[in-house]
Amino acid sequence: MQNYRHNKCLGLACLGLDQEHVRVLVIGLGVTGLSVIKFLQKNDIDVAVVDSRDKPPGLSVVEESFRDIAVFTGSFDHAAFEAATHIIVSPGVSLDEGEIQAAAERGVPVFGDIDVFAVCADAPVAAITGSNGKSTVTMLLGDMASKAGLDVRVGGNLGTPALDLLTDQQADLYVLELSSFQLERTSQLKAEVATLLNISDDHMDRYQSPVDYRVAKERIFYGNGVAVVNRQDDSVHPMDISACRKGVSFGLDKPQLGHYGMDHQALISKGGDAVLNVSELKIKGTHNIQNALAAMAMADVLKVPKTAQITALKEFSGLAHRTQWVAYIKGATWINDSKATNSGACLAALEGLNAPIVLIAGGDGKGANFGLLADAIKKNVSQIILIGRDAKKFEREAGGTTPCEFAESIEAAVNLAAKKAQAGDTVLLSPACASLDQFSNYQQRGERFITAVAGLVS
Ligand code: UMA
Ligand code: ADP
Repeated sequence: MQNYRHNKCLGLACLGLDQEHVRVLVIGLGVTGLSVIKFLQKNDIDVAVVDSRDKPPGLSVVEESFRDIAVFTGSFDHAAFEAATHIIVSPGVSLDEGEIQAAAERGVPVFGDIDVFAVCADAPVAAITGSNGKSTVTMLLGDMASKAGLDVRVGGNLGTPALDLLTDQQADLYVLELSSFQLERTSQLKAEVATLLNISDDHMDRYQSPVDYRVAKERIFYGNGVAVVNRQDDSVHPMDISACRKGVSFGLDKPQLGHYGMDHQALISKGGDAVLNVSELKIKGTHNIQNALAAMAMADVLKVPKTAQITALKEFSGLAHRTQWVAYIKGATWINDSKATNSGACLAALEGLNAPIVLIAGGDGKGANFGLLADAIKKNVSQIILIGRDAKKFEREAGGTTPCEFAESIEAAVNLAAKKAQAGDTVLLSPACASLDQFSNYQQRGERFITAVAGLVS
């Protein structure tokens, strides 16, 4: 059970939410906003909500199930901000919004749902961030803990909001995927073990500079638990991090004793033992070996037995839309990597899959430069097919002399790729961009790709 007195989770005092006069304003009525409203109401805290959208996704639930709370939609209502004693901001809303800045200047505490979770969680927390691989490592670590018989709750940026993981039944462990948007407004998280998997440019439409993005991610290391860091990623600064936490590193090279790595195609754990051979993993590519090593390092800190780790590593077949095998048509292999929403993820696919590659890319580049991809495209890509808003920018920054064509839709891109592909090629959807200029989300982009590929053989 969580620690409660008079219906209130005692940890809420750390945020000043235990007082009688408190009136919380929740910003954003998506899944996070809804989870915060539910949790605060259960704790008898007065709450109102604003969302700049006319019909935010959580509106009907609030109108049906939380009729007594004040709801303001269509803009950020100034009076609602004036009345608030505390503001809890959903990750999709920038802290630079004028009303939020003004409230913070008035001294109103501004934070996110993860702080509320952190002060109320009743079991150790494992926290995972990075530009790429978060969901894979989160799921893999969750599987390891579950195979060990633990009541493990997995969520955060992955989909289930952190506060929805807190139930009346005490958990053994929480595994949280955390985005930079969630971390930048968090100061209470003190994870037992935390990892920053890697950093490449992303969300440059929300950050002033790559440094701001990295600084937001490094907040995952608040507290004094164990830090798991990628020793081969120069953008992650293990020295700074180990100054405040005990550090363990992972990498694809042979590790020093106490760290994680590879030797002769075997995954090596901190004691120098070979845990299993790379060929025994179902997930493929060097990036997934890094993910497996990071999950092993975290599991060891949490004392998850090796047998459970190995069973999970052997059985885990990866998540949909991440270098997912789709079809084998006329000697070409078709791969759906729709979740590659930044250049770092696309680069991992271009370097990890068999060349020559026919690459379908493009969409909303979120302000990033695609130059990171230029060398890998030159080396491994025989044909580029571009879709979406930033297609021309992609060609300019990464295309080089590789043949490049443009398509109006994902279906047209698939038809064009089928004409260009030869036996032995890999046809890869790995956009290096968000999908929102043409699709509802990356899942819809991936599903439409899969359906169009199926149409080639029917
Ligand atoms: N929005 C407005 N006005 C508002 C509130 C929101 O326009 O007043 C817009 C935002 O700009 C955003 C969208 O609505 O485009 C959703 O924002 P939200 O904060 O309401 O999102 P939630 O539904 O609460 O979902 C959030 C995460 N979304 C974002 O960070 C944008 C989900 O991550 C996460 O699964 C969920 O909380 C539970 O923790 C999604 C995501 O895209 C998958 N994350 C980014 C990524 O992975 O790259 C960071
Ligand atoms: P995230 O949750 O950080 O977006 P996912 O596990 O969902 O990460 O994978 C997203 C994309 O990143 C996919 O295209 C996947 O192939 C790629 N990817 C996964 N792990 C890594 C890694 N360690 N380094 C680079 N790219 C990765």
